[in-house]
Amino acid sequence: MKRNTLVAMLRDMLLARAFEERAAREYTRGNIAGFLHLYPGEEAVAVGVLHAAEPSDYVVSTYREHVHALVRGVPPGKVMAELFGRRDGCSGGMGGSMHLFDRERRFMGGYAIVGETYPVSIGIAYGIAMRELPEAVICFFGDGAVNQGTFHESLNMAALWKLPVLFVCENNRYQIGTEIHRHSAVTEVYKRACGYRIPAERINGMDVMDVYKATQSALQRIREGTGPQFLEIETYRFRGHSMADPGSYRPKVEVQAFQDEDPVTVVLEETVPDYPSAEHLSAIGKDNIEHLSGHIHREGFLSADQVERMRREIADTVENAVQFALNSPEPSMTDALAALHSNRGQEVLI
Ligand SMILES: Cc1ncc(C[n+]2csc(CCOP(=O)(O)OP(=O)(O)O)c2C)c(N)n1
Ligand SMILES: [Mg+2]
Repeated sequence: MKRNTLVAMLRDMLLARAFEERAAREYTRGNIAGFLHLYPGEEAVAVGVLHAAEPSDYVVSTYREHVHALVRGVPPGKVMAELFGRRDGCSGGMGGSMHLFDRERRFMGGYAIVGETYPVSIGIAYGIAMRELPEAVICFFGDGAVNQGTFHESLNMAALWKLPVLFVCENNRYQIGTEIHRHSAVTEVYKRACGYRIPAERINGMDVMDVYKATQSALQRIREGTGPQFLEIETYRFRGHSMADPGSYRPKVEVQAFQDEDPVTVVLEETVPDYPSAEHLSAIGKDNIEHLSGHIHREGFLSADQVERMRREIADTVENAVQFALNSPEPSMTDALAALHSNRGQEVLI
């Protein structure tokens, strides 16, 4: 894989982890109210999928969507301010954690209702298909959402009309506290797409490169006009369902097993080169040293110091995001009324 892609994905995964852990802290400080669904453990999904997408593609997500918005390029300060319910948030402070929105970046929302993402995606995809544009809609949803009626209605319509939708199931094995084998008769989610003749694949969501490659191929097939594609991406959330959930229904050994496969560690291992020791180099000889150092220069993407610098920059970014949110006022009643009447002219959003 190309260095720049890998390094950019590493940066976003580190940002995602740092942002979400800080949001958890701000929630316990009382700066964030309501529900707060966090993403640690699942970073490789949003990062791998969205790095493989084009800026002209649309993204529709769920209530666990902070990282999708960040990867899409919504400034961290605007996301944090929205979590804080402040006026400078990406939804004017009136949406909160579950309703991030950024039309300019084609981030068409977080949605709190399970299964709401499908019909919204289908509507956008229908608009794209009618205008014959080379764009796609990426529709994220959880494993628990595949039992909603809208799932079946939307998959049927998407297949029938060959709509450009990439369905992405973030299978973290749980629907709140209910494990997948207790909420679904068919636990291999990707198999459900076969019922609608939609090509589907199951991907390891702890490895960002696997996710990236599978998404790239799926989007390419969509752009060739073959209709929708489906990815089931197996992942795991390290925290509870939301900040209100201690997650005590999961055996410790299960949580530990997935933490051992932490997607952030996996991408770090891939990005930080194993520099050979001085003894090893001197045993190889001069020419080989040059050859090796040249190779490391070309292929050894980042040094441990560079990763450390990246972490420090990200820590500053997150700190600045919190300060930006704290300095932003709360929305006023005038703002609320303006938002209520904002689309009276029935403006077309896509
Ligand atoms: C229509 C509807 N029913 C129930 C809920 C309550 N609810 C919120 S999240 C959730 C679980 C969804 O699980 P999943 O789709 O696996 O997503 P995850 O939270 O694991 O990312 C439920 C049942 C809701 N928000 N909307
Ligand atoms: Mg789930």
